[in-house]
Amino acid sequence: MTSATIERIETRLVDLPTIRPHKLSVATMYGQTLMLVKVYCSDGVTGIGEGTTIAGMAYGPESPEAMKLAIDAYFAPAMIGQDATRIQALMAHLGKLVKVNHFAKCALETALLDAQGKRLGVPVSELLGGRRRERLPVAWTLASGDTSKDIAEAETMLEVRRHKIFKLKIGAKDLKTDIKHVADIKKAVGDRAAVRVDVNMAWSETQAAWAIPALAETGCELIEQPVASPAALARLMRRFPVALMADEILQGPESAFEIAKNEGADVFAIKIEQSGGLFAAQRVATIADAAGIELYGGTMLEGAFSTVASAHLFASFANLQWGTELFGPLLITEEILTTPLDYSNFELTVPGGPGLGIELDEAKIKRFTRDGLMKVTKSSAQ
Ligand code: MUC
Ligand code: MG
Repeated sequence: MTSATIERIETRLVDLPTIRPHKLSVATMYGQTLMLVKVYCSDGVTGIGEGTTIAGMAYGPESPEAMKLAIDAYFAPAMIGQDATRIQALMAHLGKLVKVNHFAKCALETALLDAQGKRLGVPVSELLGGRRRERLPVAWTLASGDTSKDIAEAETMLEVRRHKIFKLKIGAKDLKTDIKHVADIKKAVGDRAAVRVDVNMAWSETQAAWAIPALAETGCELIEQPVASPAALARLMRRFPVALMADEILQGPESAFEIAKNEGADVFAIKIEQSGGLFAAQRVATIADAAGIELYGGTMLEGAFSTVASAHLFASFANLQWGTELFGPLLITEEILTTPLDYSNFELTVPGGPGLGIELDEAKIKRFTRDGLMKVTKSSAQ
C-alpha cells in the first residue's frame, strides 16, 4: 500500500457570475461562489474538492465563507501529517472533531478521493466500487421567473440536444399562477420533454394538498420537497399517487433511514454535500434501495469539481431511476476547467482519467478569487 501524508491545505473562494438570474422560492441567485480546497500530499500528489451552496445562507446552514473558515481553523490543522490514503478512517476521525458541517466535509473528502485516484491511477468511481454507466442523463432547471423566457430556454435546450428533462422552480408565487406556469410549459414541450417541479419547501400541507392534483393534471411527473416537514410529506404520500421527492429533509444516512421508515418519499434527491460526503451519500443510496425508494442525482448548483465528484458516485449507483440534474457548471458564465466537460445528447460523460479526471484552469480563476489564498501548513497548524 502506498503511503502519503497531508502536507498543506489551501482554500479559496471563487465568485462566478451565472448566465441569468436563477429564481428559487428561497432566493434569486445572480452568481455562484465555489469554495475550493486543495490538499497537497507528501508524495507530490494533490487533490481538489469543492464546497458550494445556493444563495449564501438562504438554502441551508453552511455558507461558502463558513466552509472555508471551518477548514482553515478546524479541519486543516487536524489533517496535516495524517495518512492521506486512509480516507474513510480520516473522515471518521474528523467527524469526531467537528459536528455536522456536511458541505465542508464533502469538499475535503472529494479532495482526498481525487488525490487517491491520481495516486493509484484510477477514476474516483473505481474507488467507490466501480462505475455501472459511462454517461448520465442531465435535467435542466427553468428558473428565469418568466414563463415565455422559460419556454424559449427549453426550446433551445431541446434543439441543441442538451436537456429533455426540465425542473421548474415554483413556490414563490401564488398557487394558481404557479400551476398555470407549469401547465403552459408542459403544453409547449408536450411529449418531447419531461416536466418536474421543485417547491423548495414553500407550501403548507393544505396548499400542497390543493396543488398536487392540479400539478398532476398538467402532466408534471415529479414534485420535489413541496413542504418543509417530513411528517407532512409522509401524509401527502398517502393521499396522492404522483411521485414525491425528498430533498432538503434528506441530510445524510440517519435522515434517510427515518424517511424510509415512515414511508416518507417515493424518490430521494441524493446530494453529496447535503449527505456529508460521497461515502455518506453512498449509504443514503443503500438505504433507499433497501426501502424501495427511487433515486435522483441532485445538485447544489455546484461547479465542476463537486459536479464531477457527484457524477463518479452516481455512475456507481445500482439504481438511478430519475437520472440527474448535474448541470451546475452550465449555469456559470466561466469555464474553470482546462478541458470542458462533455454535455451532449442529453447526457454528461463521466470523466475517465485518474481521480476526478479534470484539471482546474488556475489562470482563469485567479481574477475571480476573493482575498487570495489561505494556506495551512505544518508550521501554521502547530
Ligand atoms: C434544489 O433545491 O434542488 C438543484 C437544481 C436547481 O435549480 O436548484 C437546485 C437546488
Ligand atoms: Mg430541491
